[in-house]
Amino acid sequence: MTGTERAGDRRVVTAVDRLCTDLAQGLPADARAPFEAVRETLHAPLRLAVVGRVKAGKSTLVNALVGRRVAPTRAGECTRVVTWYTYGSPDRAELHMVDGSTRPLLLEDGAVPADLDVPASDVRRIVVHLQAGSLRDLTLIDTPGLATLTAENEAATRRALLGDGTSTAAAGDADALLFAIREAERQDDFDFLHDFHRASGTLAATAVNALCVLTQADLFGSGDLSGGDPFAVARGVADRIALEHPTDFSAVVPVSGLLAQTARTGAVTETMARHLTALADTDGVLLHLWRQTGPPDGVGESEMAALWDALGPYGVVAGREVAAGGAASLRAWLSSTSGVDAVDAAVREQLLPRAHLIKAIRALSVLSTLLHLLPEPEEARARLEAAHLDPDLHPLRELRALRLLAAHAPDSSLLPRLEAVVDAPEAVAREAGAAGGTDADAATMLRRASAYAVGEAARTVVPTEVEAARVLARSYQLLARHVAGSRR
Ligand SMILES: Nc1nc2c(ncn2[C@@H]2O[C@H](COP(=O)(O)OP(=O)(O)OP(=O)(O)O)[C@@H](O)[C@H]2O)c(=O)[nH]1
Ligand SMILES: [Mg+2]
Repeated sequence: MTGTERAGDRRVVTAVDRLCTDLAQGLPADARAPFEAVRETLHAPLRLAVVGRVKAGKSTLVNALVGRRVAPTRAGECTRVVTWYTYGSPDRAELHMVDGSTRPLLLEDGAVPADLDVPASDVRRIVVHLQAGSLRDLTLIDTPGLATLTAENEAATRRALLGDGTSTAAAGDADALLFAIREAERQDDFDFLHDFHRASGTLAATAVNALCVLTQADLFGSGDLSGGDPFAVARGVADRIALEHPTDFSAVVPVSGLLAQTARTGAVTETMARHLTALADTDGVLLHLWRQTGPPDGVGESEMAALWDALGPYGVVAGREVAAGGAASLRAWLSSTSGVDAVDAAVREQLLPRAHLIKAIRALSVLSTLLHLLPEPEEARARLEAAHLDPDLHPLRELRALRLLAAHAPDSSLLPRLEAVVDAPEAVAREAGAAGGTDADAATMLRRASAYAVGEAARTVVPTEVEAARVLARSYQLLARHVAGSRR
C-alpha cells in the first residue's frame, strides 16, 4: 500500500476546510449546516460507490470487498436502496428516510434484509456500520442498478451519485466510482460516467476518480466447457476497454465477485473442499448438465446446488483439483483466481493515496453549488475562483494535468517530470540541491527548471502538453519558494 500521506495533500484539505468556514462565516448557525457538511466530508473516509447496470454483480463484489456477506444478492433485480457500508462499532444499520428522519434497521443474520417493511422510495439511504478492517479508510456505497426494469431504482442511483440538482446533494455523495461492467460496455454506461464526471467538478473530468471492474469474469468465453480460461478472455476485453477509454478509467480490472465473495466471507469449508474433490473423476461437460442428469455419485442434490451457488460452473470444474489440498488451498486459489486482489490493489494504489485530493475536488464542486445560499453570491464565487490559484491547491491542478497527459500524450517527455512533482515533490527538491550546492543554489536550479518548462509550453502545440508544461513551471516555482523559504 502506498497510502502515505503527503504534506501537500494535507495542505489542500486544510485550504478547502478554511474556505468552507470562511464562506459560511457571516451566516446564522443553522444556515451554516450545508457548509459544515462539506467540511466533514473532507475528513471522512473516501466514499467509493459501486455502480453499473442491473445484475452486473455489484452487491456480490461489495460483499467480497467488505469481507462479509452483508449485501443481499440474487438472480432477480435486487438492490433497491443506496446502501453505505461504513466503519463503526457495534455492527448496526439504520434507514435514513427522505423526510430527514432516521430509524433503526435490524440486520438479519448480519445482513441487510432484501425486502424492507417501508417503500424503497421513502428511504434516502441505508447506512450499515461494521467493524470491518476493510472499511477503515473507505466507505463502500452499493447502488441499485442502472438501466433497470424499475425506473425508480435507477433514479435512486442517479440522485445519490449525480445529485438532485437542489443544494447539498448537487454533486452527489460519492467521491469515486468502481464502475461495474458485465460482458461488454454499452453507450449508456459511458453516458452515466460522463454525467458523474461533470457532477464531480471540472477538475475531476478525468480518470482520477473512476476504476472499472469487468465483472463475472468466470463466465467469459466458453472457457469452462472447452477447458479454456475465461479469465484470459476477460483480460483481453478489459485491456481493450482500457485502451479505448483511457480518459474514463485509471484501470480496468477483470474480477469474479462470486469467487471472491466465497473466498473472503468464510464460506470455504473442509466439507466444501471434500464435496468438490468427490467430483474429480466426473467429466466437466457432464457436470454442467447435473441439473438434468442429477448429481454425480457421492454428492447429494442440495450439496451440489450449494457448490454451484458458491462457485459457479467454472469454480466447480476448475476448483476440483486444488480442493484436494483442503479448504485453505481452495480459498487461496479462489482468492487469487477471482482477481479481487487486483481490485484491492487498484483501489489502494490509485485512489487511496490521492484520497485527500479527490475529496477536495468534490468538496470544491459542492461548494460551487452552495453559493446561492450566501448573502453575496457573486463575491463568494470570485473568492472560490481565486482559491483555485491558491498555491496550496496547486496539487489538484497537477493531478488533473498528469491524468490528461498520461491519457493523451503518454510518450511526452513532460510525463516523468510531472509524475515526479506529483508523487515525490520532496525528492525533486532534494535532487535540485544534490550537486552539493547551497539551498539558494537549489532554488535557482528549480527556477531554471521552471523557466525551461515555460519555454516548453510555448514550443508545443499539443493542448495537454501546453497545460502540463504550465503546471510544471508553477510546480517548480512553488518548490523553489518552499526550498528558499524553509531554509531562511
Ligand atoms: N458466475 C458468477 N455469478 C455472479 C458473479 N457475481 C454475481 N453473480 C450472480 O449474479 C446475480 C446478481 O448478482 P448481484 O450481486 O445481486 O448483482 P447486482 O449488480 O448487485 O444486482 P442489482 O442490485 O439488482 O442491480 C446473483 O445471482 C449472483 O450470484 C460472478 O462473478 N460470477
Ligand atoms: Mg445489488
